[in-house]
Order: sequence, then structure tokens, then C-alpha cells
Amino acid sequence: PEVSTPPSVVAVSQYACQRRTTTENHNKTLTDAFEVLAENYEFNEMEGQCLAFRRAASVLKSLSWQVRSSHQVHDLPCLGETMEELVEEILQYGRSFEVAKILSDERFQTLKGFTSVFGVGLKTAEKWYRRGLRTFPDVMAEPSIRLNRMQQSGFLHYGDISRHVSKAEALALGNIIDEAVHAIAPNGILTLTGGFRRGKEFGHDVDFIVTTPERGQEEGLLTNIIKHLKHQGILLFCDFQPSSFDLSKLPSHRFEAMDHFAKCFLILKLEGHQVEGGLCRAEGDSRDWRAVRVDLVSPPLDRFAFTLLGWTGSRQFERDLRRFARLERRMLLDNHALFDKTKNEFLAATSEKDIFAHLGLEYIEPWQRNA
Ligand code: DCP
Ligand code: MG
Repeated sequence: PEVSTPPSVVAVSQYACQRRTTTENHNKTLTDAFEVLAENYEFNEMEGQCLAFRRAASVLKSLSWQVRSSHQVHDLPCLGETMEELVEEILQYGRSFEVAKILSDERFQTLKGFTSVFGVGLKTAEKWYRRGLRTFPDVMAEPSIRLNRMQQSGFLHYGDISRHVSKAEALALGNIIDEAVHAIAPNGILTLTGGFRRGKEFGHDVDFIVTTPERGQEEGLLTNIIKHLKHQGILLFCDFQPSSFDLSKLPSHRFEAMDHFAKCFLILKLEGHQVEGGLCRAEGDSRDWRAVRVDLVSPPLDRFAFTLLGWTGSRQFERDLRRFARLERRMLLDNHALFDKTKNEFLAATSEKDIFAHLGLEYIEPWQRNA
């Protein structure tokens, strides 16, 4: 097809929270390549470069059109000259030499493999790599390695939890947890969040928020849900983190800092008959169940909107919401609260719309936050 005049790009903001990004990505070849480079910078602890490539990929994901010539990215925010050349190379040859080199690099492959295990972060993966370990059997056979409980479960259920979770499976888990919530607290509230709330068809886990109108009861609710699941015999792993929430604290500057609400990281046993259309399983796997990763977070009800906005993601959308608040509005936002530094006060919110309004942003629907 002929290369038509470049679509208008004047409206593209440098902030993901001022763009509408659906799950439909018209530039997947480009964004996949950018994300490999970003991940490789992450593995090499070059945070600035990593973020630059993540931002550029995010801008490309927001486009409602396919990039067909590198000139078309010239006026886009977050894409400099090097990135324009990279786009040019990929459009011309169908691949990037540098990306291909990274994908076949032993260190990259090993770190990618190790960090794909539940409970194994970059620091641990690097330690194992430096010791000369390259494969899972290498790790298992190394007598000096003491795996923690999370890592043990991560390896034990690796096949199941590295397989994607379908929307039908997420809905089935929603039913199971909803039943647990209401067996304990009749007026308890369960909300699906994370990637599935953004309309994704598949995820790596299922994220839920549970809360109750009774003040101060949310932590007890979570521990009781865990007991309930254990009693049902479907709790394969549980890491419960009690609340360390301090109402008076200012929102955190650090994005990667976890929020302070009570939460738990679970592995649950999901049975085939509970899922419409059946389970996602490996070919030849004849079990009628699979293990699935589930996260539950339990904020007090008056912080629900902040938690919902914070856990709906995407990560890039969240990063840019906070950056926008700080740089454009002199406000601090995190999963707990919004603080106005000019007025020196906290701004309350009962819905996500309230928070967007406080920030002077047009409301972006969850399915438009796939930045
Ligand atoms: N989140 C957060 N702080 C963390 C971890 C996550 O605020 N330390 C938020 C941002 C994420 C959301 O929670 O978008 C859910 O995290 P996931 O890692 O589950 O990401 P997604 O649900 O978006 O994608 P996936 O399909 O991989 O589960
Ligand atoms: Mg998720």
C-alpha cells in the first residue's frame, strides 16, 4: 500500500494518563522490540535508558494507526533520534540487529528464565547467574542455595503459573473468592482489578480488592478469607502481609514501593468444572485442575478509590499518573492518597473519577489504560 500522509500526531501527550490506550496494539512488532531493549537495560541496571524505552513503547501502543515509515514517529513525544533509527531498521528489515543479539544472549536468557519464577527477583537471579548457574536443574542441584517458601512454590507450580490465565478462569476465581467474602462478611465488597479490569483477555495472575464498610475490619476480613480457602483445600500457597498503613503519611515518591495495605499473594487450586470452557493447560496434561496466582489487597473503604486506581494499572499508566501529578500539578499520588502540596492538604475521593477531576485530567476508562 502507498504511504499516505502521516496521521496527525499533534494530540499525543508525553503522559500515558493523557492518552487512551486500548488492548489493540497496531505496532506490536515495534513495541515488542522496544520492550526487549528496556528489559535488557533493566537487567543491566540502567534505569534511565530502561524507562526511556518503556515510555517510547507506551507512546507507540497508544497510536490508532500502524507506523509505516520512520518519519511518522518524528514528532511523537519520547521518541528521539536513536529510536527513530531503530524504527527505520525494523520497518526495513523486519527485525533489529541489536534486539536479535540480546535475545540470543546467554545472560539475558538466563535472567529472563530465573526472574520468571514466582519469588525470584533480579538480585537473586543475578546471584545465581554469577555462580555459574544457567538452568532450573542447575539451581536445584546447587547445595548452597536455600530457596525461600515463595521460591519453592514458584518452582513447584512453575508449569501452571507460567501459563497465562484466561478471562474465564479469572471469572471463576472471582466466584470462588466472592463466596468466601460473603460467607464471612455479608456486606463485604469484592472488585476485580489489574489487567483483567483493563479488558485484557489473558493475564499472569488475577488481582482483587476486598473491603468492608466496617472501619478497621478489612485486615480481619483478609485473614478470614485465607482461612476459608484453606478449609476448602484450595490454598496451595499464601504469603500474607499485614497492614503497615499510616493515615498521616504523605504519598510515596518511589513508584516501585509497595503500598501498605494488608495484602496476600496466593497460589490457588482451580478445578476444571468451575471454569466455563475449561482450563488453560499444557497439551497432554490430564489433571482436572491447575494452579493460579491470585493477589488480594484490602484497603479501608475510604481509600478504596486510590487502591482501585493504583492496582488497575498498567504500570506505565500508573508511573505517568504520578509523574503528571508531581510535575504538572504539584501533587503527590500513590495507592493510599492524593496530597496537594500547594494547598498543603489531602484530597479525598470516593471514585476514580474524583481523582482524575482533582488532577484536572479527562477521565480515562480502565480499558483505555493499557499504556
Ligand atoms: N501494582 C502496584 N504496585 C506493585 C505491583 C502492582 O501498584 N508493587 C499495580 C500496578 C499493576 C497492578 O497493580 O498494573 C497489577 O499488577 P500485575 O503485576 O498483576 O499487572 P497486570 O495485572 O497489569 O498484568 P498481568 O496480566 O501481567 O497480571
Ligand atoms: Mg495482574
